Amino acid sequence: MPQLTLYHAAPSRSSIVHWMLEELGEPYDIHLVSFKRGENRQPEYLAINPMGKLPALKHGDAVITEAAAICCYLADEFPQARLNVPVGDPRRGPYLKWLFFGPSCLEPAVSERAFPRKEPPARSALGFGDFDTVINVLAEAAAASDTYLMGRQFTAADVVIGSGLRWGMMFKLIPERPEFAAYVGRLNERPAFKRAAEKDAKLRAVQEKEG
Ligand SMILES: N[C@@H](CCC(=O)N[C@@H](CS)C(=O)NCC(=O)O)C(=O)O
Repeated sequence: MPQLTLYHAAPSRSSIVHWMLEELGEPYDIHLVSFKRGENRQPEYLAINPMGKLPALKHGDAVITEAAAICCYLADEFPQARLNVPVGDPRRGPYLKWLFFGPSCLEPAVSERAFPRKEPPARSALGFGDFDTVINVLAEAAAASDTYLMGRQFTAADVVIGSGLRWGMMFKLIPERPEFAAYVGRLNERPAFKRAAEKDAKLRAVQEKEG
């Protein structure tokens, strides 16, 4: 079985993949990368991810970057964990929609809120449209969700969208609507999320001590 290695800094977007790995239940290693020491900008790491960003995942000889792509890859690569919606299932389309909605709509909308532009471009020019529409679409999905985005089945899409909502509410960039609080509350109760969060708290302490 090829080895899974997560290039990680705690806390960062690689925590999304850390949670996904805990959900997967396959053995994995963590390779800590220090932002403070600029390790993400060193040639050794740039050979893995030329963007100099975390997360990155190695699976045998394969290297995957971009948090949502990694979650999608893991869910498809280990279907026995039932974290994907397989090709041929009519729910695959909505599942992929939510996986892509994370990095293409939710994240840019929240970034725009955190770092507003002096002159906002036309809604039609932005892939995500506008912040309020993104939030309303998500609130509707969260309210309609029968436990998770894909119904009773928890999937990689919940890891991606749930992580974005949790982070956005934590930093007061996303309104704490009851639909979001209830949905993220359910995700926070998952044992795999709790394990990842506990491990991250310890890794954070290690990284802060080491610099
Ligand atoms: N589009 C990337 C973004 C990754 C990203 O921005 N990671 C941040 C940490 S949260 C990072 O590595 N920052 C270090 C830097 O840019 O120097 C993804 O979704 O994986």
